Amino acid sequence: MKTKVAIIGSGPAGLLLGQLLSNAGIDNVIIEAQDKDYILGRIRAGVLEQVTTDLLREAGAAERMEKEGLVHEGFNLYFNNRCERIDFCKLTGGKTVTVYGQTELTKDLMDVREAGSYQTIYQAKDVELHNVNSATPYVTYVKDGVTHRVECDFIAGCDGFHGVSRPTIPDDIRKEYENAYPFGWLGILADVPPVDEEVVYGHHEDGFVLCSMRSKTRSRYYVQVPLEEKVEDWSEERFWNELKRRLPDELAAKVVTGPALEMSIAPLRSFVCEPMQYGSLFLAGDSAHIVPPTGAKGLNLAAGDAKRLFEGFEQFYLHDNRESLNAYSKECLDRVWKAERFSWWMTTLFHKLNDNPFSRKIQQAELEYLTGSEAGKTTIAENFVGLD
Ligand code: RFL
Ligand code: PHB
Repeated sequence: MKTKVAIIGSGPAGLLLGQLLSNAGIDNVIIEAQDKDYILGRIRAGVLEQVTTDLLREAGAAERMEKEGLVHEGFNLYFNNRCERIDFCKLTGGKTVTVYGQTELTKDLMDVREAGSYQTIYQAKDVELHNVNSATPYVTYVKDGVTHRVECDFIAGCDGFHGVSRPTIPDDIRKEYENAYPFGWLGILADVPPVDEEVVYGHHEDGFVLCSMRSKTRSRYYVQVPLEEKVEDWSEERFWNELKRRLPDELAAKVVTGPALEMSIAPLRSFVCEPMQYGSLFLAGDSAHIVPPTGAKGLNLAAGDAKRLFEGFEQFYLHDNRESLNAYSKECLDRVWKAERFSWWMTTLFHKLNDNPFSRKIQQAELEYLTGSEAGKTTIAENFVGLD
């Protein structure tokens, strides 16, 4: 098979890129290791910045999001037994975020792709990238016991943190920056009304707590747990009790509990790979960078990469200009590092970092300072809605 852009991975980065290319008539194929149901069973992001919602519109996949997405203008910070609302809409001159699940966004993108003429190959095993440092790269994979070869001009590595694209960049060129945190998030998804209309980030002496939602009838809650914790050790009842214990009394009283649709533990990690391009290979999304979810940035960064990479391909194929592709890695990394900083900072501000009471006092003082200052609130707000 021959194509212009071979996209590895059918997560948000690969699907968004694929749809933008398809709409511009640029030949592409998506090669995905898993099947559709597996991908749609992964519960991940919920908060979409304007860059992501605009891109979904540009891709022609925003119809359901326009109807079902919840537009938020603020969120709540809970600490020292009190709540402070950050009106990020007012603080940023009118910017909002949309609460709409990554699962739904992925499904919508899969549906528009299926209605079009470009192919997605699911359950592609042993995916390998070849000749990436040349103008004639190709990808091989095994499906139903048969090895296939896809020849292309470019490869977009959109295969997430554990994918095969990033390790294709030689060790002496690839530089990786990493910070692992000694805790994770235990999350529950349940068909119960959310405790609040807006997202609540909480700082409790026993650890971080987050109240989010997917709709007016579906809630998503998280509590910080030690990294070595096992989800099997958490009954649903234990989760609900811990959540309520970490919330202020008036909020805890409003928590509606119900059977879990999903319960899982996600480790927290900061990671950046430089450069994000090598020869004909371009990395986008989690394959190039990971942020701890505290800033709600991961999916939005992936969308930003997809948009920027599409612009490069559009310049190359429609205007015979490679400059935009050449600048891809540097321009993405400038944006990525700012989101890495915000996500790391939000994580250190809200989580229980150690048993030293000094650390907690400093966190409390920082939260008091930030929420007592217009400048402090603006710094949180403008990062949360996404820097330009
Ligand atoms: P994905 O979604 O991981 O998709 C990669 C795809 O590549 C496939 N793949 C392969 N395909 C072929 N060959 C191989 N060898 C392959 N290896 C892997 C995989 O099967 C998969 O289909 O990466 P992508 O597209 O870059 O998207 C990134 C986002 O998924 C991620 O950043 C977000 O989910 C992060 N995130 C959040 N981001 C936000 O912007 N807002 C949020 O509110 C938010 N909350 C979260 C989150 C992530 C979380 N977890 C579980 C880590 C909350 C949580 C709990
Ligand atoms: C979510 O709804 O899953 C969510 C919300 C905010 C975050 C992370 C995850 O910072």
